[in-house]
Amino acid sequence: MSASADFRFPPSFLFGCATAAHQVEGGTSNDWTRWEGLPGHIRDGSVSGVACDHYSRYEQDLELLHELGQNAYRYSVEWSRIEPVEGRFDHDALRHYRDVARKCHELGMTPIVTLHHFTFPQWLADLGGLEATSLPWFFARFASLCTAFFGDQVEYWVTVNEPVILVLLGYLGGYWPPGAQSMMAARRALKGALAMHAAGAAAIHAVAEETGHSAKISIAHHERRLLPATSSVLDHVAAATPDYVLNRWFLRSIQTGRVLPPVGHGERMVGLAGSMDYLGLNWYTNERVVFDPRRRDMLGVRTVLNPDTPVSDYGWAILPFDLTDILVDLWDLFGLEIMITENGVADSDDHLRPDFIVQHLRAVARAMEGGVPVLGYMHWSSMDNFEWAEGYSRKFGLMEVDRSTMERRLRPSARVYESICRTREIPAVQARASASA
Ligand code: GCO
Repeated sequence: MSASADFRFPPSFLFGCATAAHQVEGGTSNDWTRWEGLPGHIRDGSVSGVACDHYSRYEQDLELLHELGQNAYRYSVEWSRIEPVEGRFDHDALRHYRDVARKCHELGMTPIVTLHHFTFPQWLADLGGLEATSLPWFFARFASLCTAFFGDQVEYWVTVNEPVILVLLGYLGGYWPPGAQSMMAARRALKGALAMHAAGAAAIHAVAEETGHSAKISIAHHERRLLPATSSVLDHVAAATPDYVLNRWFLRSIQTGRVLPPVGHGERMVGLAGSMDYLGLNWYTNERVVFDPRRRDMLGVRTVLNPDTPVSDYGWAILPFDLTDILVDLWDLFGLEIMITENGVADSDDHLRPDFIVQHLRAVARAMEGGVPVLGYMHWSSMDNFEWAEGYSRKFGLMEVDRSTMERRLRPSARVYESICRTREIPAVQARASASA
């Protein structure tokens, strides 16, 4: 099934890019900053450092994205800037994030604001991060403050970015801070992330209601289906639990208002029911997996690549058709409007990205034609940035950044995306890269 040739994205559809504070701003000081400083944690030995200096260059960056025809921008606020010491708030930082939202409006761009994108202020990490019993309270206070300060500028909120990924990599796999490798810690952290989201959502809703503003809330849900690679019963059985934990447990818990097994026993959690108004979806790839009991960090499965599928520089399979099914399934299951809060590809020479964008937006169009309400598409990312444990080695940007001069250079894919943003149509002829793919 292909989207019809005359498909047009509606005028209200949001086309933008997504970034996260620690990855682009520069000069952040949080649990990641400490982690990066310790040997062996970052693949290329880099530290986030000045990153893309986006904190001081956000105006020019937004103007550039606006010139590229984009009408939305997803960014995150850095908690450690706003509350560097527990209970002490930095008004300059709050003003900064309000100014970013204001700049978006000035350019006719809709801001989408993430409150937590992987980093904790060091004081909170020291208290246990996702395992800290007081985390929901701290997060609610932080969320209230942000909503009170710039809630008049922001309608779309993301409470927590990819909570399950954060837990799997930080509390089970030990690849990210706090570097834990414990099933018990991971269970506590999953429950903590759920409570954090619930408390944050309640706080945003409460302040928005008090001040008479509309606030729509979601997490940024990372979907990455784990499909059995063979017909073996063992692989089918082995894939089921990790697939559920990764892709459904968090959303189902929100939907039911209960902490579902295998983390809880179905007990109710205050504030959880009704804490999502739309569904933010981060999607990159799906995985084919086989049973492998040694991979405790992956809950007992290991990925196998299909040699016929093209892959990104990260080794992630490029599977645009899957996106239509995912959108249809998520709409069927949760009945919430969907915002694609991230989708992109690590591709340093831009030979994949032009076609990647075209094909993925075509998959979105197919889902929309089938009746799925998709609000927008945020490409990850506007510019190359600090890719967590991979350092600066992965290039996700529509723009390349010369890190010695901070010059931004457009890649050809930026123009391909621009033409879709402007015409709201998907080109009939495939983009340049498809010939070689
Ligand atoms: C994530 C994050 C982003 C990443 C992006 C590319 O999914 O890990 O939300 O911070 O940089 O997804 O891996």
